[in-house]
Amino acid sequence: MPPTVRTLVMGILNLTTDSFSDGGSWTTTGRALDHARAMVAAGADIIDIGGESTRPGATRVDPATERERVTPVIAALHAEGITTSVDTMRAATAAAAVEAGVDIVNDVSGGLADPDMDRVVAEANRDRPVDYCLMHWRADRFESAAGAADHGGDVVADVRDLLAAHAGRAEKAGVPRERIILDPGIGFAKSVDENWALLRAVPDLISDWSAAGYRTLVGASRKRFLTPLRPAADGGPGEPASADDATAAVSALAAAAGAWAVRVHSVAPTRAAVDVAACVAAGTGPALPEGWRARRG
Ligand code: PMM
Repeated sequence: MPPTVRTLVMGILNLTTDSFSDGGSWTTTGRALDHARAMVAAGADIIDIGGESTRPGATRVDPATERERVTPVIAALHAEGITTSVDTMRAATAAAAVEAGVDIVNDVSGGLADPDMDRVVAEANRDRPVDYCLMHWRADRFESAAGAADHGGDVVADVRDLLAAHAGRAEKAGVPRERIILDPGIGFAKSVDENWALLRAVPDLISDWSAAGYRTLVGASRKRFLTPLRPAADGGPGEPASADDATAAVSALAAAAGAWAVRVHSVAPTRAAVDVAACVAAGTGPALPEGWRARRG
């Protein structure tokens, strides 16, 4: 079934000093808010706010620092009517973010890093709807996205199985299924080929998860496996931002497959991609001023 609603664009706001690709750029609240507003102006529907990097080699920040980074930004954006998501593996940070008005808890550990996370999201849902994004990341300890984990020889089956287990666990804790978003965790402890194999499987994953009542988020933006598509002048992999065009292509494909949302650094090209996918699916363009639709060309 082609998608009937437009895929949402989640703009990334990393309030960290060392993220994958934009670490250190938005470390004061004022600059962070300016960047968030610019992403909204460029077409972002949701701003995903993170105070701790998962970049390979990153060390974890202390809980108070993480909380102090994210909550003022969430509160300010919420007051402006902007939908926000908090990218955290800590239940206490998620609880503070909920208090500040966050709409989505985005946990890259799929609820494994903190045994209180499911309960915090379930309790938040007693007052108002709070989405819970559960990402696939097979790790012994959630400290670094480095390296390739053992996915039993079939990364797609592993993503299906582990995320089904996460979702079942979260629902048992009291999170309503309609609040759960599943994310295949592109780039997290996966080899280059595993990332491409997962992207190939995204349409099947989306259709199965959607039939079961779950939404899907795809996050491939600036991930390392995309950079060899545009090598640097010396023949090595390009800088993370060199993958922005490839990211927009992934967004178009994910949107055509019915992804609920795509998580990206560079918003405008992805917004164009998901808008095109929605128009193609509908077989019609956006609302136009009188007289335009009849024009040829
Ligand atoms: N990737 C990163 C961080 N958080 N959250 C979700 N749900 N999905 C992702 O793919 C994801 C994420 C790492 O990328 P960044 O450090 O450039 O934000």
